[in-house]
Amino acid sequence: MNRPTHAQESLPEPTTQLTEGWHCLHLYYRVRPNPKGVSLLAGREELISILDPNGPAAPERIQVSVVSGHRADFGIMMMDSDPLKLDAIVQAIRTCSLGEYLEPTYSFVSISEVSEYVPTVEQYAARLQHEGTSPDDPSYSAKVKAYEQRLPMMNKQRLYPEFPNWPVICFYPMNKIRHPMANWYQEPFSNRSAMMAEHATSGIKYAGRVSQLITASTGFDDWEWGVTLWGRSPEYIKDIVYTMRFDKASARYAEFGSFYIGYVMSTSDLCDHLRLT
Ligand code: 76R
Repeated sequence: MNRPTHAQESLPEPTTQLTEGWHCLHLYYRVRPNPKGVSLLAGREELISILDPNGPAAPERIQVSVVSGHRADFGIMMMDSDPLKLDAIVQAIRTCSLGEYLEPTYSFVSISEVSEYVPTVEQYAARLQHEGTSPDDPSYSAKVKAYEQRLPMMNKQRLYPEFPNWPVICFYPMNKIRHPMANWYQEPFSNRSAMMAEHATSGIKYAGRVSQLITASTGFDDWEWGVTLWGRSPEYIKDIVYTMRFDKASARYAEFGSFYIGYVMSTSDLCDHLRLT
């Protein structure tokens, strides 16, 4: 999370938009009993249209998933520059004819960001040297150049991400702890940065198998970050979360909330699965 330095000269226009990045909202619902067997077909069509990624009120990104376990029956994840566009979806769901059959069970409010631990080109070059690559080595300038070319695209994916079309989605909130004996926020930046570099190295090994989106939530929700992971298959989610438990940044400093594991599908398949008939 970048600690901002605010220029004194001019105040920006009041706005609900972010300077960079999008608002993010994770929603979880449980389907309520329908003991009288009221037909839900009309409500189902309303829900499909509310969540239509190509609909007139659609946010920039929206994805639904069936959630395993009793914590929720399904989840919705969405992102947009306008927080009220995201909230409008919440209100549309609540007031549609299916609304009374959908019990909200959890939500998580956050925003996208470029972490302060993403190395700048200069920091990346310094790290290469620190790891023993001499600036005279031809691989040094090739690596620095490649990073320089990759960085803008990587930052775009962090701020305005495409959601991977993979079948498995996992969400959980997390904090870095402030225990007197292990306080992340009292570690100097250099230590935190080194721990996050170790963390990133263990994450990169899952490239192509797991895609991650870290959204920031200090001031927006009860936890400091939301972790959204998409998996090419379910075991990669288990593997990466387990592997990271050994990274110092997680082993010593992380605490986690509830985990939501889900399976991505279209809203119409989701309605079939949830027996909204
Ligand atoms: O964004 C980047 O790829 C640069 C390196 C990187 C940063 C800065 C990175 C890489 N992460 C960063 C920041 Mn991460 N990440 C988590 C979790 O379960 C756990 O133990 C932790 C939950 C996972 C699974 C994960 C995966 N990361 C962060 C931050 C913000 C810290 C801050 O700003 O103060 C958190 C909370 C966090 C947590 N991380 C990666 C991954 C993976 C898979 C990568 C490699 C990504 C890639 O290069 O494709």
